Order: sequence, then C-alpha cells, then structure tokens
Amino acid sequence: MEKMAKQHFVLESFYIVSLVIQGTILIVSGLETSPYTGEHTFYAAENRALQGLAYANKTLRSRVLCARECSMDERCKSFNFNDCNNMCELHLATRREHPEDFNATQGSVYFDADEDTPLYSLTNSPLNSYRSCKMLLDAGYRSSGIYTINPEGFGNGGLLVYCDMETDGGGWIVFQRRQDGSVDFYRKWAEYQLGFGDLSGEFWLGNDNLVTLTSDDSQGTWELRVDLGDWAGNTAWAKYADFQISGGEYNLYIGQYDASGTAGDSLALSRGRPFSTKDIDNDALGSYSCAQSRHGAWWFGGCSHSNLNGEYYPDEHAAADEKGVHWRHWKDLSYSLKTSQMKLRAKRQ
Ligand SMILES: [Ca+2]
Repeated sequence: MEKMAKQHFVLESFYIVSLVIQGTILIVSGLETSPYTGEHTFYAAENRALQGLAYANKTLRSRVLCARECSMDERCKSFNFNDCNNMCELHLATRREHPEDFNATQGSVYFDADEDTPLYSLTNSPLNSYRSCKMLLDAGYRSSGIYTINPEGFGNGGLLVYCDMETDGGGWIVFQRRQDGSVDFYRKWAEYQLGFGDLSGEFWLGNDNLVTLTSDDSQGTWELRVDLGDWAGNTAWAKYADFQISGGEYNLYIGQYDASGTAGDSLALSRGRPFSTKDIDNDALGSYSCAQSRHGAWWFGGCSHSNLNGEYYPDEHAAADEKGVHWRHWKDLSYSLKTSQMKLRAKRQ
C-alpha cells in the first residue's frame, strides 16, 4: 500500500497515521481526497497541552480523527486532543519551540512527531496527591496561581494556596502578599492565627497553617524567601534555610541567611522570637507594645529590623518611622515598601 501511495496512480491520496500512546502503536490508514499524501507517526504526552497556539480547532469524536486532521494538513506540526470536550487543536509548532507553553492539563493529550515526547506524560493522578507547590511543579504544573495542596495534617479538604511557580526555580507556597493596600493588616491575634485576605490579592495564610506546614518534615526542610519591591520598580530578595513556625506562640525559627540575597538580613532580631499582634504582646520590651507602636504584627524582640505586616502607605513615606511595610537592610526603616511577598518551599534532603 505504501508503494501505491508513492506512485500516485490513484486520484485519492493515501495516508497512514500511527499514534504512539504509552508505548502502544495505533495505526490508522485510508484513502483521502485531499491532495496531501503522507505517513505520520505521532507520539503522545498524556495530561499535557501546548497552550494558546492553535491555528485551527474543531470538535471531533476521537484523538485518531484529530491525528488525521493534523496529518492531512502540511502546516500542522503538533496537536492537542481534549478527552473531556473532544476539542482538537492543531499547531504550527511543537513543544520544542514553545516549552513555556507546554503545560500540565488534565484530560488533554498532546501529540507531535518527536519520539521523546512521551517522556513528558503525566499520570492522571488527582491534584490531591500533591503535598506542596514544589510537588505540583515537579509534576509539570508550571503556572503560578491558586491550587489545593494536601500536606500532612490538613485532612481531606487540603489547603488552598497560591503557588509561585516562577521565582527562583518556582515551587513556592506564598503565605504573605502586600501590593496595593486593599487588605487591612492591623489585626488581632486570632485573625493572624486563622489567616485573612484574598489569595489572588493581599493575604496572610495563617499562623496555624504555617505551623502545620513547617512541621511536616516528610518533605524535608523548608526554605523561607522574601521578595520586596520599592516604588521605583526595583526588587530585592532574602532567603533563609530551615524555616519553621512553632505551635503556641508561633516563634520564628530560621537557619542560615543566604549571603547572595540582595535585600539583606532584616530578620536577625526576629530569630526565635514569638509572634506579637496589637492584642497579644510577646515582644521583649515589657509594657511597651512593638505591634501597637508599629501598627503591625511580627516576630518582635526589642523591636525588629523589619515588619512586612505594617501599615500600607500609598507611597514610600510612612506617617512615622517604622510604621510602614519595611525591611531595614534594603531600604530605611522609614521607607514603606510597595510590594512584599513571603513564601516557603519544601526542600528535600
Ligand atoms: Ca511589650
């Protein structure tokens, strides 16, 4: 039959499409009235899709029909087929040219002619098997956003978190974000305990959640990262090894400061300190309240070099020194930052 196709002695064209799915080869062949003739082998990556690059899409009954569509069009270099909605998407390029758009997508299968492609298959395990943003990242989930993770200690519902999949290799669970002042951070102990705000905007994930997360040592130790932004568009970061928040008074335990950080170590005075809020004073200054005087909630000693939960101002000028969102070793105590994120990442030993 192959010989017949090459001799072109019939008006119809001949095609062979081979689909290689998890090592199994499925061959489809037949006669077509299309002028394009060819033999095509497509390799499958399960639960994957090349996103945002379709030049054509149509609803078809199966991946085999989608493969035929692609094989009949000379321009088509790869395709997605979604088993949930039977959508067939044809692409002019492959995952090789657009690795950043090749993402984990449940229910979708991606095909191209590269025999290495099956290596990118993902098992169809439910999201609830992932215990951290790092595990999601390692499974191919490369888009930052809101995910449910199921770390030890959270029961069946898991924990809804924002995963930063881009910064410093990705895989970070963000537990604090300031960016526009839309959420009030001058709150009481019980609110910091439970968490507040909006995961897609400003929020505090909650001290109890931090305790449970950082006590799960099955994932190794945890790193702490702080990302800061000023009002001129500059950014800086700090990173610490061995991050843990203990139960009870939510003491901050951090290991070595990463000397390559650009923000400086402004947590030195907070090491080992319990958390303080405007209504629970655990600082080292007796009846004086660091949390009240600085309008924040933090690991105060006497008091601190930072308070990223301070008052949010519309510019760098805090109403008084140390009242704003500050990190002394990058900007002055009186400089109130525009953005702040605190995040933790599981680090397997
Ligand atoms: Ca005090």
